[in-house]
Amino acid sequence: MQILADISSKLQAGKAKEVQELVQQALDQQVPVRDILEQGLLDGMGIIGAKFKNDEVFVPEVLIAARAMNRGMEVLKPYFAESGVEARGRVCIGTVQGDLHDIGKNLVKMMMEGKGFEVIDLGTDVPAEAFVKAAAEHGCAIVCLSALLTTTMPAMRQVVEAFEAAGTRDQVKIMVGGAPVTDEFCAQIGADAYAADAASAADKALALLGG
Ligand code: B1M
Repeated sequence: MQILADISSKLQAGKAKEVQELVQQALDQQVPVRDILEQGLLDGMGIIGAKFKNDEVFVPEVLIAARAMNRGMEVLKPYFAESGVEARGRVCIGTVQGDLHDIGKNLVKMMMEGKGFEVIDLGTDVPAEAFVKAAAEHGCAIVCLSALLTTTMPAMRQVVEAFEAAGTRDQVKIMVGGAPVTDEFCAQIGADAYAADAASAADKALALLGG
């Protein structure tokens, strides 16, 4: 569909305002939200990712594409909410220390909110102790950790250890995700669940709370 191809190419060019407008136009044309996300926004980000890997584009271009992606996601946000869902409890979410990637985390946050969770977003580059403090302060039953770099995956283990050291490990379920993270890694570090994508993260969070 042309409008989805346009969203993808404007995102790759980092045209945040145009991405925002095209996403709204696609919604007005009744294009399914999932198609706008997957065939428009995520398609564009995937192409940028491949070019980044091949040294065809560099950090500044990726950064402005990411900004355009986040703007487009903001327009979609209300459409992720399921109507009539009950309040499910609180989730603390953040990208672990040393890691600045936030698009996947933001998507997980939106899907969680769509399922009725109240989400406390701690942002990026979050130290282990900050997760422990926030979970206690806000009464989060679930803590979601995102990591996009192989070099920051060990920081996930540090979060698990920080909860153990604080004596509050049994009060929270710790979920992990992000492109390099696997089920096996989740088990190795003693986290409770791994989710490959944002939608399954929300479903697993519900399952963890017995919902
Ligand atoms: Co970076 N980067 N980056 N980057 N970047 C990657 C991750 C990389 C794979 C690119 C590559 O080389 N091919 C590579 C990592 C290699 C590795 O470690 N294996 C890389 C690198 C090397 C770097 C730098 C080191 C580059 C440099 O400076 N030389 C640097 C590190 C900075 C830092 O963090 N300290 C860096 C910087 C950046 C930007 C700042 C420019 C920008 C981030 C901007 C931002 O996020 N606001 C950026 C981007 C955008 C990317 C790519 C292109 C796209 C990532 C993305 O947003 N994908 C990425 C290449 C790629 O992935 N193809 C790349 C879309 C997003 C929706 O997917 O985040 O995977 P993702 O989220 C998914 C799932 O993983 C899951 O749900 C989402 C989908 O539904 N999920 C969770 C994510 N978190 C979850 C948490 C959960 C559950 C599921 O909790 C329960």
